[in-house]
Amino acid sequence: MEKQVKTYKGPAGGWGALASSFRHISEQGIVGRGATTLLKANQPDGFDCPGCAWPDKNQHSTFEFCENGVKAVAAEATRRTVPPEFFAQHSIESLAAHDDYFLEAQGRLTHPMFYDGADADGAGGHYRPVDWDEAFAIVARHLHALDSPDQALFYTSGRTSNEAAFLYQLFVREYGTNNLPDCSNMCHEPSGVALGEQIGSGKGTVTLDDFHKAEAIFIFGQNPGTNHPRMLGELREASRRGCRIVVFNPLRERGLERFANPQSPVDMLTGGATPIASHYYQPRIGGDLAALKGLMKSVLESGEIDQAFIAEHCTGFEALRADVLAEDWTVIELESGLSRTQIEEAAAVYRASNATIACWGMGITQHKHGVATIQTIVNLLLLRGNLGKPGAGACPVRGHSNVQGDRTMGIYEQPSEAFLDKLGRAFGFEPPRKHGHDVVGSIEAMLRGEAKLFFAMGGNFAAASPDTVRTAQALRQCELTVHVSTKLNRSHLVHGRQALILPCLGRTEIDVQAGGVQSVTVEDSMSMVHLSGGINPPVSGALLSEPAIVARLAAITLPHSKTPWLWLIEDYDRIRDKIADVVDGFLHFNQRVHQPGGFYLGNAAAERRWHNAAGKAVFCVHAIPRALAGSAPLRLMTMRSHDQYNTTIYGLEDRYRGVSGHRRVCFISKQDLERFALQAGQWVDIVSVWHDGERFARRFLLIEFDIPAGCIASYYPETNPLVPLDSYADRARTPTSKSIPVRLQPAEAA
Ligand SMILES: Nc1nc2c(c(=O)[nH]1)N[C@H]1C(S)=C(S)[C@@H](COP(=O)(O)OP(=O)(O)OC[C@H]3O[C@@H](n4cnc5c(=O)[nH]c(N)nc54)[C@H](O)[C@@H]3O)O[C@H]1N2
Ligand SMILES: Nc1nc2c(c(=O)[nH]1)N[C@H]1C(S)=C(S)[C@@H](COP(=O)(O)OP(=O)(O)OC[C@H]3O[C@@H](n4cnc5c(=O)[nH]c(N)nc54)[C@H](O)[C@@H]3O)O[C@H]1N2
Ligand SMILES: [Mo]
Repeated sequence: MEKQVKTYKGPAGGWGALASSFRHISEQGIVGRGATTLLKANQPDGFDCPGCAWPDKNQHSTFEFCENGVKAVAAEATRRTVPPEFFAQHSIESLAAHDDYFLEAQGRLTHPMFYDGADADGAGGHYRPVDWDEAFAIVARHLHALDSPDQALFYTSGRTSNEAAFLYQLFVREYGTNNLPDCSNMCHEPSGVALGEQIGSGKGTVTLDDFHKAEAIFIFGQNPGTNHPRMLGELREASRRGCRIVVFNPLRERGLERFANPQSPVDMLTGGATPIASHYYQPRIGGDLAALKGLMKSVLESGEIDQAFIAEHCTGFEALRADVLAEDWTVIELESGLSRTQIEEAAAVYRASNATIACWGMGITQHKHGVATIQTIVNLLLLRGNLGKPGAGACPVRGHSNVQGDRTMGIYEQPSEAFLDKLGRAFGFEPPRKHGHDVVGSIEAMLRGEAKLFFAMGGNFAAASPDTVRTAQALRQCELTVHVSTKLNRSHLVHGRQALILPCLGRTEIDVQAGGVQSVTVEDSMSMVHLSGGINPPVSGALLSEPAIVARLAAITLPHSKTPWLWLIEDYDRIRDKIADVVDGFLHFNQRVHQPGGFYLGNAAAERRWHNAAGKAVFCVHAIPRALAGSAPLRLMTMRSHDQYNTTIYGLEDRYRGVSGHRRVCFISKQDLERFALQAGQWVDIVSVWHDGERFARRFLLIEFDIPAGCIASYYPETNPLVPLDSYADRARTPTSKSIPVRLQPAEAA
């Protein structure tokens, strides 16, 4: 593909989205069955789209079109495969020389593969096929050889079903550890921490119905045009009925400006498009907390607050009021990068609305002050009673399609005593009580040599984690690394002394166990739980389902377990009955989930019941972070292009930002180009500046973009070498992928 940079003038969605979808279907060689597969996405009798966690509009409606859902489904349903012969031909070393785009494009894994640690003939090591029993025996042998269960780490990525996740955490705890790091640690962890403390529920309080009733929707640090395209459908409807949509994002994201719904014949035939954002503000990276304080100041000064709600439901109001009123506009303007006029304008929209939803994504969570910013967003909502009333509430927009469900099922390194008590009672064992390692803690433990076995249920830890060089060093120090995966990825190549790849069924594939065809369940970003059943025959006869992998591994590793592992996986209803016994809110799970559309888990805060220590919604006072005091001249945010799913690179087009043919780009403002005597089109190295030294990411092409001075942006995972391991969110330990202190230097000639 030719390398290009040009301004995108069209709306989000529209014909561009359709054209791109068909290209991806045909590239995966599934034109014939692509259509049937897609028609079953998010249908009552189909599979849950493995794309994002945005909820389904209506389980009875026809297929809801989503360009990036198409890419996710097409990538999984591909007929291309990576059989054992492929590994015989390619050494691990030679594969490691390729980029992530190449690895993903090779297709689906078909057979369990083992690297035994011997680099015979000097040609680099090779993975060789093993049968399943042998693979499980290898893992069991390693697990038994450890001095303590806490020397093993069990990672989870958020695509794993509820059933697989429940069995997995049970296995890990029966084995004896709470070392259950997960992708949430790098994602919405600050949302859970902030909301749990403040309103007693770590999840969002809104449902889709609220989107139909909201008078204003505030969107902080989120790019739905790319990452949650179906959310644009809701925003389009909201915009058309006059709801105000207020965006805070340093980047001018085209996908938030106008949207043509590929579902709407009128939009498609007339070339019509609906404006999305009614107001677009571009704070500095990390400037949201300051902006929010400005908003609150304006609301408090106007007196337009919900006094009855505050008196009945909240605590801490007087302290918050005093703090906010004492805040100086000069500091607010300086740190937010917005003018007082802009902030007062946004506050006027907020004050005029009787029902406001606040949404946020990675632009808010992946900062040192992520937890504080989220609590400040909620403070703003509380001021006008925008919690627990129709059309209003808090909406953290989750990433992976079942990341929320995995947590609900107990994938958590800091489980509550109550959960462990119930789990232990239901399965007749004494669960470990010591809290385990999160993602950053896991990497540190491997580096110290304290953790020696790394097992991953999905995901791509080597590429997704911060500080790539150190993470690689950490993984390479392990005795054994194991990956349950659908596709080849970097983590298979950055391995321990021995390594296993265990290939599993994907969402789109039919899962047959002794009891017949099985479905799994997932929970979306709005706490709706529903079934997901595959429709395509598995790409290889050797694949196992994730629940089967866990159960068979557990049966071999834990010979004295009282859990009937192999019986449970004959019929997943049996797993669900166990979940009903242990997990709150899942009573009569099977009956409820077998109804079309599934069920809503509920949220106490949405009913104005506050299950936190205070028993009330808490106004939390946070100081404005003084980011400008830092030593590096620029702040880098690392984000997703339109053609990727996290570390999975589908293609090289970032359509709405006008970039095609390459990914090593760096978005920079005109002012900074001038300030540093750089030129658009020039190649630079990005250097992160941290207390323990500098980190480098080489050769990025500068692109002039509408972004505030002092802020630059580039894609993840290429920039992950720049994220220092010990730079993470206060109290949530989420790597600060959206605010890395950096400088630029001209790259050496290639
Ligand atoms: N197609 C596709 N869909 C996905 C994913 C994918 O990779 N591809 N990933 C999934 C996952 S796991 C997740 S978590 C979500 C991620 O979805 P998003 O939360 O949208 O994630 P990002 O693309 O990382 O960036 C979010 C936005 O934050 C803005 N931003 C950065 N820093 C700041 C800041 O300081 N303040 C403000 N206000 N904004 C800021 C950026 O400009 C960008 O528009 O999407 C999920 N869905
Ligand atoms: N710099 C920077 N770093 C980041 C982020 C950022 O914005 N900037 N975002 C962070 C966020 S929000 C997240 S969520 C993490 C994501 O981290 P991960 O969840 O670990 O990464 P993914 O890229 O989603 O994982 C992709 C791999 O999952 C496997 N896979 C796909 N489907 C299935 C399945 O059904 N079952 C199994 N077992 N495996 C499957 C495939 O082998 C594929 O290669 O990255 C984080 N890292
Ligand atoms: Mo995520």
